Amino acid sequence: MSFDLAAIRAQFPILSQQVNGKPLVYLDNGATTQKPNVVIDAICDYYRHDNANVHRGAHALSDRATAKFEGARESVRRFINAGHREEIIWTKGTTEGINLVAFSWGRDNLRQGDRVLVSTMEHHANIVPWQLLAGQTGCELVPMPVDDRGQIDLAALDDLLDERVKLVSVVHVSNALGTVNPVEAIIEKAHAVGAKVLIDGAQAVAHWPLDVQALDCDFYSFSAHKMYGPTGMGALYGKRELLQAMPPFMGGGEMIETVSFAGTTYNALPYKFEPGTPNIAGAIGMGAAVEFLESFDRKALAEHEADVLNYAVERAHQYEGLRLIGEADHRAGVLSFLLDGGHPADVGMLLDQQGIAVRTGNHCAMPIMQRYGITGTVRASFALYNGRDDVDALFAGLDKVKTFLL
Ligand code: 7TS
Repeated sequence: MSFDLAAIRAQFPILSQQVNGKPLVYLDNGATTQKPNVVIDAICDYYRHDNANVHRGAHALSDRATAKFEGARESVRRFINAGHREEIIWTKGTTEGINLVAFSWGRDNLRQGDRVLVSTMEHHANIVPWQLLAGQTGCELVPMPVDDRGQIDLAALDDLLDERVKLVSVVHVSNALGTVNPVEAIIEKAHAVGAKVLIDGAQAVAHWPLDVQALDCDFYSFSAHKMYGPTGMGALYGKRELLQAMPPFMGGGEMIETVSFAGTTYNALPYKFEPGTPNIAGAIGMGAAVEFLESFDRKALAEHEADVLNYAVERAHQYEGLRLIGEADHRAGVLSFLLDGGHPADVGMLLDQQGIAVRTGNHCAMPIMQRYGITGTVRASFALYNGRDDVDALFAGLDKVKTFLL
């Protein structure tokens, strides 16, 4: 293994603690990842030394804050290989990015009779905004079916794709199942009928390098906190010509060029979509998270993560009384399961007593739970600091859980 796990873990101060008298085994990375010292320090340094409002240009601190804030935008641009810095809109996370597209692009472009396709495995963040929009515009939200293994049925997608479909909005990696969707194929198919494509990348960006130009998606929304950055921060990528044509999503300071009671003209990209004082420390923290990820050989990192997940899947297959939910050929980061005779909430609580943090419930993805006829699962989700030892700890924990369930 080319991966020095002890050295990596040492960069995450939160991991070296005891929970309920046991060493913490943190397997809730799908909800949020922990933060390395470089990210924590970048945020603290900003507040200690540079704090000022950005883009005001009136004094040295404001200039420094602006340089760091815009430097972070450039880091995020490089991280996803966007062609232009104006294509990176700061948001407070994946959810806001999707809402921005729905209520700016969607309200402007969708009419009665138009269709938005999503998959059945979407997070609520990629369902509810479209339902709200459907209520306002008369467009229709149509779910793409998912097969028993937890994969989008591409033949069914072909049947659904016609000129009524104006947008396909699909998750890159499912937070509930771990499925990695074939977004390249989906984008190509959608474009062939003239539809735009939005990718929910919340669970994908931490795992392997992303190239939005090669992917040719129209929008890509993601959160800092799922890639070792701070909460309440994220970015939306959009193709420049689309963003230019879109109306503002929210009004306020900074997003304008001139304001008078006769009318207002708007600022250039990306500021048109960034009214008000932004989350400056959050952007700087997100930039630091990008640099943290870039400090690794990303291929080796992806191999390490795949090794840990494959090991977990192997152990799960051999584990009596465990049923995996989601058995896609291509998956990342997530092991979702049920244990015979154990309600997920009870299993989660009994694991927590042993210092093992997992998430239980519907994972904000109720439609895919309904698809499987269940109400929730136990979900262990992995990050770069997890190893096979954490998987062993999980299964040793489950052995103990079973003794309580008898
Ligand atoms: N999309 C996916 C696929 C997600 O997993 C999440 C958060 C979101 C969107 C929303 O991201 P946010 O940063 O705007 O909140 N998923 C989870 C989860 O699985 N457990 O807690 C949050």
